[in-house]
Amino acid sequence: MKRNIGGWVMVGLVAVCCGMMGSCKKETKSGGGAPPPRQAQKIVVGFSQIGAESGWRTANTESIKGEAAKRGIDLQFSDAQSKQENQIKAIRSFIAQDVDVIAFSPVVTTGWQEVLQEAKQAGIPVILSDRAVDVTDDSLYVTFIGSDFIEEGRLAANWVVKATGGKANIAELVGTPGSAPANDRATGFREVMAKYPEMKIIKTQSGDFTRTKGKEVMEAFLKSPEGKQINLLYAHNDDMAIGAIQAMEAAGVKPGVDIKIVSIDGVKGAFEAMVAGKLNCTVECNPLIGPALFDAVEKLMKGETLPKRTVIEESVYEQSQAAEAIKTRAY
Ligand code: GZL
Repeated sequence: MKRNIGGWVMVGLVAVCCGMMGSCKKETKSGGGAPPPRQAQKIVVGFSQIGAESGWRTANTESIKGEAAKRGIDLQFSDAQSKQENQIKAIRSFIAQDVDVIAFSPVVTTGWQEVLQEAKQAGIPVILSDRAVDVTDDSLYVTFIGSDFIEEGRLAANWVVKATGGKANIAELVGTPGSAPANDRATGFREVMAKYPEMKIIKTQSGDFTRTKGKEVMEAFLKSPEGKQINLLYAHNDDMAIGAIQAMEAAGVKPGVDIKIVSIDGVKGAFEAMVAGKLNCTVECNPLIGPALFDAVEKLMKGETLPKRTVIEESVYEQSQAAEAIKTRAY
């Protein structure tokens, strides 16, 4: 049940508009009669999650579900199995259910204009969680809550400069093609790399953010003519790096030694790999977005304005810090 955002003033405005326009959502929705009995005053949020492709995503889902339960928010949660068409279907079902707020983590940046127009038409605010969208009209979403992926790419490249003196033959495992983190982590890394002519990406391919694909692609990298030249792996997430570590070991290559590895996310598996000396650096990308997301929802329901973008603060962790840091990691 959607509630008037901004209290009675909004009700008055809606009444005036309805009078002027002859009909509007409130009247058409309840057939012109008295509004339906007030449901329990629960905020209803429709959330479309990408899937369960990585440890990061699992932690992100747990944070969102846990925080909604803690705050007594009615969360309508949908898992899209990493398919954009399933996210679009879910958003349309949230519109049909007339939820108070729609939030989602868009699997790719393009193809959202139409369905976000439909949400706007229905008067349902949309919050972007974790990943951004490319739309010509940024009024189609209220706010974006997530990380600065370009900065994460810069931080990863800066670590490579520090670890290699700016001389490296790099293999790159790219995230999901067309996704904001894959696009931006590539951009940020290359921005720094441009200053170091002897820092070269000699192999690059998508591992789709999964361990399985990361392992498969790293196997192919190692078998390629350039395989023996690779001395550094840049993985857009820890799960692909962990898959690549398995491929390296199977090929008799020492991960973290023969090929140094920098990845992004900061999931527990990355800290375990660093403690084992198999991964050298992970750039944190905090998945625990639940509290910030539902702070934004509650502010929205009170009619407060939100910043267009809320960036989550993050750190960089090296092997030397892993044994201590792993004791207090929240995900
Ligand atoms: C980043 C997030 C990415 C993670 C991956 O915010 O969208 O998607 O880096 C996850 O692990 O699959």
